[in-house]
Amino acid sequence: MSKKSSPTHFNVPRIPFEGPRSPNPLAFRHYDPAEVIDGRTLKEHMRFSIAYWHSFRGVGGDPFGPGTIRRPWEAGKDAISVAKRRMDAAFEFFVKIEAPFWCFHDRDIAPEGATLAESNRNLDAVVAHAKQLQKATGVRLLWGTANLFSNPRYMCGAATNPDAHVFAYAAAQVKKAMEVTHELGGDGYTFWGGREGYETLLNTDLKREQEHLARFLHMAVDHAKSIGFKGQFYIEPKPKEPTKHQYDFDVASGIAFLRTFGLEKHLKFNIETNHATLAGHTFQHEIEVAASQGLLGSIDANAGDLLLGWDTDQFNTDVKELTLAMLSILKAGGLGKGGFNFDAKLRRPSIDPEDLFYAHIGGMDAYALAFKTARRILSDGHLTGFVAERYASYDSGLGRDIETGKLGFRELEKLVLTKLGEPALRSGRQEYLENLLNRYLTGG
Ligand code: XLS
Ligand code: NI
Ligand code: NI
Repeated sequence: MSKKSSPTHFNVPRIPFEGPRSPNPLAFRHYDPAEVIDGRTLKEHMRFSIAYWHSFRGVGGDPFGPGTIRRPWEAGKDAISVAKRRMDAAFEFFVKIEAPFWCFHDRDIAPEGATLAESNRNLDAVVAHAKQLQKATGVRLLWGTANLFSNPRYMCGAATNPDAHVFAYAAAQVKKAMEVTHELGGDGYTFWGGREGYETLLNTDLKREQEHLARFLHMAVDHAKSIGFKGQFYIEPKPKEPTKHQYDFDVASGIAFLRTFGLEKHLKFNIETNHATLAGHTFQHEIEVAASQGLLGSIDANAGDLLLGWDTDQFNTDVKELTLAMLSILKAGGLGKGGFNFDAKLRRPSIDPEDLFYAHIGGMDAYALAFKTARRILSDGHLTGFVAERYASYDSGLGRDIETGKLGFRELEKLVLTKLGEPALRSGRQEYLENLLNRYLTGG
């Protein structure tokens, strides 16, 4: 906390770990930040992060009604003082919820001014405050980003805007956002292209817009080099909303985009659960696709509602879904500089400050339990052993010769006609494996 403000914005104590049987709704049951696993604390393993936009700027508004959430620290006329007090409250929350990281958009933390110069001055004032709070609490920045979707100037996109003037403005804004991210020691910088897509092809040059997006990202890579920013860049795919079609639709189309434009060495994927499901994929699918190319970066931890067709950004307490995701993450060697950022918001009627705690406790506990369960599954080796066995015919002989390119159609035809004949069928054992998974999920 900054010296003058005492940590009294929340009438809730620092959340203790009390174990799985605790009846205390304001305690962790599975996330013990101090627990040491393989030489690192669980806090270090999980790298949880709080999303400033939802938890400290979200007011519960929706297209049918205004905000419902009123926080006491929002009172006041001077926007910069309010921004600083809000930030004091935020850091008090980060500490009490045992989150080692936070994430923000430039316009979440400081008000946009009448000119870019004024916006930059506002940002500098609040960033100086953030720097003090980071120092005082030890909370660090997982990644920063720029809001290139709210202001009307970006209504037709930022880097993909048909007007070069808007492209220039967006470039100037991102330059500054990268610099403050660097100033705050951020471990990464994220690009989510909410309006980098189109509403109708009647007015859109799709090829040119994608080239412009790539040009923009190359400029960002160059600028990072010139200021010595070594954080990881992320691209965050989403198929739609607010645009009808977003160019980085899902991880697979993101990979095609990065490779086409020579960006695959510079960016990894920030995968959001609700974006995966909006694209018609499971969360685990997106993680596996990114990991298969060495491009798994970070996670925006949330959940959608399969009955609704938009980004509902709910807190995820589905231990089964998260265990599957964790299996894929751990198999890929973890997230490195990435983390689990709670890009999730309270439901509109969840108006109390305590609700912020319940929401994050639930998400953190579910992730921590998933992490431990996935580790158990991997160390037992039944599941991985089953998969390895399933592909064993490629480990030697015929399969190896196929994989290494020694055989072609002609040779394979001859082999089947003269030697191999009809293959024997083997069960895929899906139900057996689902039961095995459930055994782990229920503590067996
Ligand atoms: C919106 C995105 C956004 C990014 C950051 O759907 O998830 O919140 O994570 O710009
Ligand atoms: Ni997100
Ligand atoms: Ni989202």
